[in-house]
Amino acid sequence: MTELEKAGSELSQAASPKTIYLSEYRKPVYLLDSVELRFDLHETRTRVYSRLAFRRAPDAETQAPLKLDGNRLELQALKLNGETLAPDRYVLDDDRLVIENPGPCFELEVETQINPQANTALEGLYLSSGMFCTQCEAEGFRRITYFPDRPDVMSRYSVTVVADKQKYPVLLSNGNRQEAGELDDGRHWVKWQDPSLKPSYLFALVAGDLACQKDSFTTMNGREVSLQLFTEAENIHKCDHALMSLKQAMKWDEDTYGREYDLDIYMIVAVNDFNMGAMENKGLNVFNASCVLASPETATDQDYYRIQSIIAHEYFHNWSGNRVTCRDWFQLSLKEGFTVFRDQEFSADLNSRAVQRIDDVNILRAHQFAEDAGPMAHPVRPDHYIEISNFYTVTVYNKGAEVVRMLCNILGREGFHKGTDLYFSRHDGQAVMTDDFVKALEDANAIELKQFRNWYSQAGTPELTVNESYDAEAQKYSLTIRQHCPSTPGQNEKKPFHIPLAMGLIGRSGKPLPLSLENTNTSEAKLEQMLDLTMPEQHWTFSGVEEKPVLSLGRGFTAPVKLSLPHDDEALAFLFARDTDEFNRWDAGQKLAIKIALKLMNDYSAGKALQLEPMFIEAYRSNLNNSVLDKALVAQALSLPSEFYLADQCATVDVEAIHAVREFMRRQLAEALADDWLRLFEENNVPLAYRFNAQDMAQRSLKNLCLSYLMELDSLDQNKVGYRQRCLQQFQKGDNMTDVLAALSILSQHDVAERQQVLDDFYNKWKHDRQVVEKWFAIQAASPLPGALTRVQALMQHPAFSIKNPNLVRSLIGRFCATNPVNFHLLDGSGSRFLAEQVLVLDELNPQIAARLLQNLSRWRRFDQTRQLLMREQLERIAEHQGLSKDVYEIAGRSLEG
Ligand code: 0A1
Ligand code: ZN
Repeated sequence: MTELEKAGSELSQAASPKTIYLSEYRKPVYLLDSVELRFDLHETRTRVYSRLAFRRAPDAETQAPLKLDGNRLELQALKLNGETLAPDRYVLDDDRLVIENPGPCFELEVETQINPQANTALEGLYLSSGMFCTQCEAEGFRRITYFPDRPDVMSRYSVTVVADKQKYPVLLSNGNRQEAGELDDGRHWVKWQDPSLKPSYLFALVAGDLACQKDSFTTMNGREVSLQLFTEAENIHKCDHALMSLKQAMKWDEDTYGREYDLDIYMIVAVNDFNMGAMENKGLNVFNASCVLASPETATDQDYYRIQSIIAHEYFHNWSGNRVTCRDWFQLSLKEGFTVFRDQEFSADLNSRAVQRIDDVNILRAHQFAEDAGPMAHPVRPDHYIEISNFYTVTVYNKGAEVVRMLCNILGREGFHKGTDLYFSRHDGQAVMTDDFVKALEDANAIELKQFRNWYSQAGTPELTVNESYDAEAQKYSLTIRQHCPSTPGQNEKKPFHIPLAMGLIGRSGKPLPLSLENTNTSEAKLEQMLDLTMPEQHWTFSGVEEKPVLSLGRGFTAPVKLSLPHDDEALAFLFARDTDEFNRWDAGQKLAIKIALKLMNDYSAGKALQLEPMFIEAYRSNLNNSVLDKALVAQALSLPSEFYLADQCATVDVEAIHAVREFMRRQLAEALADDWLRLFEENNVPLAYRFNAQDMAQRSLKNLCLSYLMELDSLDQNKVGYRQRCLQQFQKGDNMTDVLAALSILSQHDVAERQQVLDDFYNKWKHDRQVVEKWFAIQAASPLPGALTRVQALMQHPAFSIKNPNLVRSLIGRFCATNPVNFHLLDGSGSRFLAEQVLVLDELNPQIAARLLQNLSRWRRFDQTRQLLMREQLERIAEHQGLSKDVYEIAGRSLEG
């Protein structure tokens, strides 16, 4: 068989989706010296002309065929070194173009036609609200032209965009604008040249009728960079916050990592239809409009916060991702884990470090721990996939960030930055692996991190059991920690992890005790110690401990593990009141709440009357009245663990018990502390012009938390304190979206007479604003009141809803399935049936969004028998469906396996 026949037979076997393995990685055979593209834009018939200068890699086999990726393309012309290629010189298939023996150095010209209007998957080139835009990560470029669409093929691009001048006055691509001109037929063109080496996934093109807000930034070396944010004209007043955030991020990366921006222009475009949050295309970021546009009247504190962090995230990718990129998609966490760590630290530096840490840990515990414990569990560096889009996960992103954080903790800030400096200089312009990252940190610090690498290759959340003993006579305190990692699909045996754990000991008076570890040669006693757990079981002894201490372990959440501590309720309450580590103080409150909730859940299942222990109420009272603590931390301390995190603590998830017990606890706290909630609400309910800063945000979050507890008392409001009135007033009079939405959301969760009226008023006031309408859908989808599915189905018929828009699907359908467990998991099976129907509809339109939605069924094994059956039935129904996308096929398959 010739190489070409072999390739052809490989192609024809591609019936059921193929699994890609890390172990099968091969270096590219042909490298690309330059890429020249010309786009003749047309809504349904866009022509793409590409001229590619290829060179065979020095060590490659001489007879190797050239394999190009391509998907949904109409090939119009194909030339090799200027000559049209005869049909027997190539094989064309649904997803590949293979050219036999093209030679060591050659030029390929490819002309394709594509239909952006029909592209509802939003990968490649598509139309969004009348503008052209692209999304090429991970494998979207192959929907534009035939190309070696893999991140380790980097090249220099020059791009000419041609389009109707009236409809598309703005024409953008990566890099610097070179020339522009007009054609006779009403069209115009702009030529862009990107001087940097980049892989195809960082390519971008935008064309539309867009307004632009400009700003500028002077870099550490005095270079002026033009900053440009493009959006529809009606939103141009919503750009200030994003531009401010961008300048903050540029400065922070210079100060913290010594990284300077490299082009003279940095562009951001807001688009309405986008599968994810944003995309770091070189010099031309594309953003989901909801992640970039903000004004006080239309965006909440959370939106402002998220925008600041996403703007920074995409900016930071310019170094961690673009200049140093991934060798293959198994290495995705190389750029994502590191960049999330960078954006988390940026947000911590600009706002409150403790609040940031608590937020990050909440996400990890509620979502990543659950992923690690389910059928989709995978290592931070996965070793196989069917569809890479399914691996943009909390494991790759958030656990990946925790892994980088551990490295930073092990090496110390200074050592870590020596390591990242070496990493950036050694690998600038290269496509590398997570292992190269660790190697650079090792080399810069003359340290060995062999065992640490298990964090990249092993899935699952390690569980730590902690035992302690105190010898009063000898004044010795001993700790024993055992680690165990539950098996995950395809990984039964786990090697021990290297786990850094920050700890301290606290005396009864609340005083931190000096730590003097036996068998170490450091003489000076400190108040905090980093323990390195590397063995399955390990012991530490501290001497000179004058009283029986209370252990504070895992301070700042130094490792993504589950800690089982020897603490009783009293010790947890003590830490909740006195731990000097702000994170652990909060965490003790969460652990206490969980212990109490689990007991109450047992009582609930046994039909016993529920009673909330007075000590828990008192613990809350003292936090409520703590005027020293930052208000944001008080608000965090007084928020009960989410239903998700509670579910993660149960052997079998009992949806009703979790919801009922959490509601019961909230109600009890509301009643017992009613005066305190009211006082604190009034104290913080001060009219201030909206400003986005940590202090004002803290005040608003505490005030709105108080309001939500107070509304629990609405039906008991015999003294006419007017809880509901306060809520209605805030809804009507609030001058910022944070307060208005908080009030609306509280009202929508209660069966009060005004409920529908406020929802209607809100819609009528904001129907012209997409971002606000998304919130309106989301609030209704999440309301735990009975009948939610019927309401969601009715809202799907609302003129403002469209199944083709990912934000709306996420707000309405996604919100309902993911955050409304009591309604979604009704015993009549209506929730999962509805989900399955929507997945099948969406799969025809947008497989990425369909697959994400389907993930809500993947943890079916965690539920009771009846619900297991209901969920599995729907998974099977989907799995049996003909013509599934790879995305949905993989999630359904994995969920049912094992
Ligand atoms: N790299 C982006 C995430 C992203 C991934 C895929 C996308 O399209 C399917 C879009 C964006 C980031 O980390 O921000
Ligand atoms: Zn990213």
